[in-house]
Amino acid sequence: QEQRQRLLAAASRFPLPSGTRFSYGTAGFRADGATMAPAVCRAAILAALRSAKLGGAATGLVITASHNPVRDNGVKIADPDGGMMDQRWEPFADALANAPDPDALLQLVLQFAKDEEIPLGGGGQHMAQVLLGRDTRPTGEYLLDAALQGINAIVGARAIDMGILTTPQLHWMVRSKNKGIKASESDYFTQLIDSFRFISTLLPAAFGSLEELPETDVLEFLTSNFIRRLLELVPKDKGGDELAKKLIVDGANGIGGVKLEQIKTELSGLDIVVRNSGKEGEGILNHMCGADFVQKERVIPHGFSSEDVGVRCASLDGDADRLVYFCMSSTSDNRVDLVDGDKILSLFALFIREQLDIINKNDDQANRSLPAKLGVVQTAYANGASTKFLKNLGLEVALTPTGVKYLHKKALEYDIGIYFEANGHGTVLFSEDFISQLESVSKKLCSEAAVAQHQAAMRLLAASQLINQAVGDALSGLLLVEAILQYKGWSFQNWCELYSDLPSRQLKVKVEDRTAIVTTNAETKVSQPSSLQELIDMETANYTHGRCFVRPSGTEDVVRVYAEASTQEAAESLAKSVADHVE
Ligand code: NG1
Ligand code: ZN
Repeated sequence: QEQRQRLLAAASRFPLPSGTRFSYGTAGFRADGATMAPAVCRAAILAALRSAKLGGAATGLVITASHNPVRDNGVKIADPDGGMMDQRWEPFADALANAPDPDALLQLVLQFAKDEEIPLGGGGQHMAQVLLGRDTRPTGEYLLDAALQGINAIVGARAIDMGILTTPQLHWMVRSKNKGIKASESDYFTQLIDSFRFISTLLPAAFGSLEELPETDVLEFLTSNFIRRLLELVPKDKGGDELAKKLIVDGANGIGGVKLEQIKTELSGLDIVVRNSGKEGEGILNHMCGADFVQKERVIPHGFSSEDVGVRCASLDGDADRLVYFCMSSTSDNRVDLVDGDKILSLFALFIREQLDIINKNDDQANRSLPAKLGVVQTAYANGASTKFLKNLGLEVALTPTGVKYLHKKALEYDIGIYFEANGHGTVLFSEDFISQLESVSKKLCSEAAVAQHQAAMRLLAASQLINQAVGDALSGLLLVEAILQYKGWSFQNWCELYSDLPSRQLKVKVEDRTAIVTTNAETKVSQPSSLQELIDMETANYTHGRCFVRPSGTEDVVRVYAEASTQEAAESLAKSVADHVE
């Protein structure tokens, strides 16, 4: 009875304006922030139900609209493993968000609880728990209240407000909490800082002999004490090139810059300057700045000038789950040399392959070798040159539809799965089984005094600690990039020159009904309307290295067109002619 009343009360506090329709798209619900309260309240109810269904394991609720304009807001749910909510629940998320009145909502919840065998109405204090996080948007606090009321509408559910966070921090906390590992923000920072210092400062020649190396205790390593001890043996600052140390970070006036400011002094070998840091007066969230802006426009963000020519720069998006790098190569215009998600992925793949090769080098003892299934996952938006580069490395490249949930799921199939969207969202997943193999091989190598091999294994373990295992994370991605560049002694230019991007163009087309376009083969082909694919094929055939596809956006009311060709003009003209067919 109490359960019924609470649900009715919550639903009537945030009535759904007539004509509103929410859809749990590529990244949850998104709309104008002022209109989001009903969807947030209902998503919170769902997050609590999800936790109750999974025996009270913590789920997460993030209030953010990522790289979208400051007036927008959004909400998405994280599963207990820190990943996106199981897709099988998305249709129910839609139904719940669009329930026209309190009574309809109550009936939906009761029926769903029955179908899914979710214990409702009691079951003790810890029947369900939901961790809450939000970005810096002005509507965040108001929507947090809607979320709290949604969670409290489920009897026995507990809301834990983690405050203003990057999206990946919240996902990390959910995952850590359920693994029984310390899950506070300072734990997150310690793990990042220690593993970063480990990879970047443990130079190939840092240790002359194994006597200097403390005995490896894997458990200690994982709690970071080991790294701390090891680092005491390494010179604190390698000194060196000022330009190599300097990194300017565009924080998109969001939460990422704020968090980076908190830890930057602890990052040895790096001199980080944060611009668009979100401080009063510095600018508007995601406006003319941030990873999305830089990746799409390929010009310097607001707050940068010709004085920054030649300096390595990075750009985060508003909730810090996307990362791109750039560098201004000339003073004459504002264009940048862009390093997008594809090239970040390529750097990670190269580094990991290198470490695996070191471990397995001259291997005549089978018990030392570490056969690893290494795979990379991209979407159709990946630049063709990157896919070619990765395949030439001998790597397996898989393609999935757009959206982290698809990439992440595919990457879980490997021992080490690296996934990135071209826009800079991605991470590296290490399977638990592989981590334990790595630990035991690393112990063996240590006792055999195989220094180089041992260090390579330790570097991989440190990378698995550094890079967020729950979701793409700009801060941990940035630190892994920086650690690898330091380790390899590479400049931005070395990295940039791994391969040259094929010229490309992305366009948005407004149409009457974007759902009329249905795609197949990881969105590379249109299946409906069938005549459209023929037209695309016909246009594409006119261009050397031409490639083109269209798909309905999952976050905006548009159809996206992507084209690639051997020159910029050709890519533009291919995109334009296909866009004309879409209209
Ligand atoms: P849609 O609107 O479905 O294309 C966009 C991005 C995705 C992903 C989501 C979530 C492109 C082409 N698409 O999705 O990669 O990041 O937003 O934020 O960049
Ligand atoms: Zn984002």
